[in-house]
Amino acid sequence: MPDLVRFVLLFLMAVLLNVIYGATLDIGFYNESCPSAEETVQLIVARAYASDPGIAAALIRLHFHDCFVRGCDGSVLLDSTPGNSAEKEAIPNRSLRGFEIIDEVKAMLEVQCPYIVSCADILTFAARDSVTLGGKINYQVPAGRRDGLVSIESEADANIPSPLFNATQLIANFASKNLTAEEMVTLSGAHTIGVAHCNSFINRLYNFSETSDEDPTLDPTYAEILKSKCPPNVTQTDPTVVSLDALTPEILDNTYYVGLERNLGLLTSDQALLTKPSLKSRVDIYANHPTTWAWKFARAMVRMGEIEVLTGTNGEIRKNCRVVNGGGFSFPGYLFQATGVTSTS
Ligand code: HEM
Ligand SMILES: *[C@@H]1O[C@H](CO)[C@@H](O)[C@H](O)[C@H]1NC(C)=O
Ligand SMILES: *[C@@H]1O[C@H](CO)[C@@H](O)[C@H](O)[C@H]1NC(C)=O
Ligand SMILES: *[C@@H]1O[C@H](CO)[C@@H](O)[C@H](O)[C@H]1NC(C)=O
Ligand SMILES: *[C@@H]1O[C@H](CO)[C@@H](O)[C@H](O)[C@H]1NC(C)=O
Ligand SMILES: *[C@@H]1O[C@H](CO)[C@@H](O)[C@H](O)[C@H]1NC(C)=O
Ligand SMILES: CC(=O)N[C@H]1CO[C@H](CO)[C@@H](O)[C@@H]1O
Repeated sequence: MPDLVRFVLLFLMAVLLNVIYGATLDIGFYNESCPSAEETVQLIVARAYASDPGIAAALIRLHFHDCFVRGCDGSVLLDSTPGNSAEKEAIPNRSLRGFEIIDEVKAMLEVQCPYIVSCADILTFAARDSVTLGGKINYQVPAGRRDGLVSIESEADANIPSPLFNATQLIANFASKNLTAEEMVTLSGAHTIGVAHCNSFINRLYNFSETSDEDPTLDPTYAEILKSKCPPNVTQTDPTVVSLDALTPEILDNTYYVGLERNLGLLTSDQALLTKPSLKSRVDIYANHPTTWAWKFARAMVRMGEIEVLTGTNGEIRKNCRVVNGGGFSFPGYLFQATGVTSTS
């Protein structure tokens, strides 16, 4: 059969399969098209983690912010352009970091297998590797996401939950992404590592309500420590940070929930997990059963990574995670798998 005919037939077959089965994500998606993909991500994330363990928290949060705005499509990675202010400019995004790590992985993968591995998948693998590095929790994540073309600041403001949210608002926010209240509690456990700036929790320290200067549900001794770090006149750009998990800030484990029970939760939204009996009973289970939380967390991370993904012929495979490809035609990834072609450019 002439190559062109074979190519066209395979293409049509792939499109047909896509229509019949709907495109889904697969474990080992890059087995054939870019066998080194997951290893390369792991290598670079591990190296970054060795010099700065805080990078694990940064990458896990980046993945969360990607998935909650337009699905896990790498939109959080796009830079603003002259006519458009991107997601990363939004207020909840001000403290996002880890973009350079994704850039470094992408640059290496573009050498190994150009236009094959999406930025959305790179971020998903990087978040998974961060969980493994921070908490020795091993799990496989399905891949096959494609990159979106759009990133809009106001959509981040509208979709990323606020640290001031109460339980009802948190449950509704996660429900809008088809995640359950239980998964909301499980994923909040990501606050077992990483840091927050004063402005994310200063509402609890001064002028809290008409009747009380500080949040009465915050441990008073801990409140004093927080006040000494964050004075009332702290500026929006003040670099001071406090660990989200007061007990074991560097280890990805269940002590976040132990801290919550001792009124050491840092954000109003952390504290909120104790305000509804159904959520509090989950907190108690996780505080007492580290391995239960660990596997539930891995499963919930996989579920979060499936929010509104682009697959098949949708979106594109970006060349540079910060910018959409310029006008060029972007081949669907599975075509290369079907034909064994592993490289174009
Ligand atoms: C439940 C609703 C959530 C709210 C309201 C929330 C809010 C926040 C806030 C305000 C910060 C601190 C930002 C700063 O001041 O610099 C933060 C940090 C963080 N969040 Fe969340 N978050 C939520 C859920 C999640 C989820 C689902 C994940 C991931 C699975 C996550 C992962 C993280 C991590 C790892 C950090 C530390 C980042 C760093 O150290 O750079 N959060 N979050
Ligand atoms: C990739 O390889 C792994 C291990 O051999 C296998 O479990 C998985 O199903 C493969 N995935 C695909 C999409 O081929
Ligand atoms: C949560 O916040 C919303 C919006 O401010 C408010 O309408 C609702 O009454 C609050 N729920 C609880 C249980 O405090
Ligand atoms: C949630 O599920 C519904 C029904 O399956 C679907 O229409 C909707 O797009 C999903 N939303 C998200 C954010 O995944
Ligand atoms: C405290 O909050 C009230 C409104 O809740 C406001 O009128 C007052 O000015 C605030 N005081 C300070 C010192 O910020
Ligand atoms: C905040 O107030 C303290 C004492 O009142 C002062 O020493 C400090 O310089 C002020 N900081 C800023 C950023 O205004
Ligand atoms: C990491 C990042 O891009 N942060 C941006 C968050 O938003 C502010 C403006 O609100 C930008 O100045 C930051 O660069």
